[in-house]
Amino acid sequence: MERTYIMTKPDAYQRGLIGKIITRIENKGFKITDMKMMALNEAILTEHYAHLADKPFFPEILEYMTSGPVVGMIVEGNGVVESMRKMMGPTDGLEAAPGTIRGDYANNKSENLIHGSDSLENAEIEIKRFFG
Ligand code: IDP
Ligand code: MG
Repeated sequence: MERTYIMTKPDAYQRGLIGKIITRIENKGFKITDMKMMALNEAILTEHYAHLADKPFFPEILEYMTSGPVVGMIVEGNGVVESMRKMMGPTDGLEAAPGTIRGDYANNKSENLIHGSDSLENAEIEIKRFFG
């Protein structure tokens, strides 16, 4: 069965939106097969966000992602990788359509509530990274 790595970000915890996000995943019919709350350190974040390490806003990402707990999940289902990306909406909450998680709850490009793997290959890498 196809699977992906989903992670609520610290703003979801601070704003009390973790339950709403989980409900959307369950309502879609996807199965959460593992889940854990974690405090991420800079080492694992630098690995996870390696594609952004040379960006001027990278220190802000580190600050944001270490500002509170995240909830990492393995989510399974048919076409789950692409479907979850559609349900999340694009990175910038102002561009994300209403009805998407980011479109309904986020209004900027950095604090956007949720991470989801962007390919089958990255899903397996990220599941290994966060669940071993
Ligand atoms: P994604 O989360 O939609 O896959 P990525 O480009 O992989 O987007 O970026 C990872 C995360 O880094 C974003 O979700 C967001 O939190 C942050 N980020 C990306 N681009 C920017 C930006 O231009 N300014 C501030 N933060 C950004
Ligand atoms: Mg990404």
